[in-house]
Amino acid sequence: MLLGRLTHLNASGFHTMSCARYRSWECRCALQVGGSENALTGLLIGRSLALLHAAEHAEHVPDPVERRSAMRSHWSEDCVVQQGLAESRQGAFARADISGEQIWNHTPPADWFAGIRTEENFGGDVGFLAGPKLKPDELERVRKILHRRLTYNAYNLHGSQAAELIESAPLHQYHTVCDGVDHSKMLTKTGRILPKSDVEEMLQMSIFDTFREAVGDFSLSDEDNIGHQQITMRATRPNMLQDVGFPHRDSWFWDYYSWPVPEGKNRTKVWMGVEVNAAQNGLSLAPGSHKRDYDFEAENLGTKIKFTPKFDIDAVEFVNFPGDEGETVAFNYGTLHVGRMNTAEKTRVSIEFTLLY
Ligand SMILES: O=C(O)CCC(=O)C(=O)O
Ligand SMILES: [Fe+2]
Repeated sequence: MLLGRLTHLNASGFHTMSCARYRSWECRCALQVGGSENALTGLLIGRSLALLHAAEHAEHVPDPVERRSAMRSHWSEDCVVQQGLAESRQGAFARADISGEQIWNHTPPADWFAGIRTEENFGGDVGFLAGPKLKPDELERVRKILHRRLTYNAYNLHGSQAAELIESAPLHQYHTVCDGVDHSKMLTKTGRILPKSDVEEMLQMSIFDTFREAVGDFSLSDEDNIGHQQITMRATRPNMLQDVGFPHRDSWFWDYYSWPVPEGKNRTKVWMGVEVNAAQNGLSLAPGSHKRDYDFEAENLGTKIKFTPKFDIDAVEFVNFPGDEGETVAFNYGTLHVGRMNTAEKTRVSIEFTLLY
């Protein structure tokens, strides 16, 4: 292998990445990681990943001059993307450790709207709240469903050998058996949507009774128009900046794609970690952000939409959802939020859906 890998990045380690052949490219870097995530970490990981990608692209070019030039062009392209990813999330990373204890106890489940039941009122002044939790046996069933989805996607894309490998490892060990699969193709938006029969099975689970009590009769949105209610999954590998997105409001996706909001309906988003460590790879949300005006620019990067804030993201405070596996957080469609880059040693797996009521 051309490069030493950036390995075992965890909460407080000292890590080096060395380059066997391209020392002159300043590709020796040391990362001192102080907190579980911080701005510097995001930035350095962004650069290091760009370097790894560039080197991997150039590795098979036989001529040394051409190899150097291939590496240079991939490095600069990738660097822009990776650095953009890292930089736009510095704000979130830097402040995600603010204690949210009071906030999570703030709104009792009897009062999801602090007033009239509208999309804008959901979650009161904070804009989100901890929702119901799956029963242990339901959580196990959800794990099986998500594992099956990954296995199925691997089979479709790469055949039975890749599928068997993914099936053989526990869900949270996905990152150890996915070398042979194209992760970005495995988990395109449509690849992340669960099949109708699985959604129907999950809709029978206890958490949906609580959501029904909270918002009244609901269906789950199908903004991609696939023909059935949607529950989508994510698998976020350790230390892969490209597996997490940008701080955003979910309403921005609907605006960007011009998805019509069904007439007279309200939207509320729900997120749940299925394999998760709240502090190392959970979800961060900005209290009160649904009440403010934020402008943004959207750019389609192919596998994801890059949202660039046209406001001072550094002035926005984020808190971590402290929920354990199987616990939900329900949030206002205007709440700014972002998935944390995974600094744990397991794959983070989560689901999300939109209640329409
Ligand atoms: O899980 C993530 O990384 C992001 C989740 C998210 O954006 C959502 O649930 O709306
Ligand atoms: Fe989101």
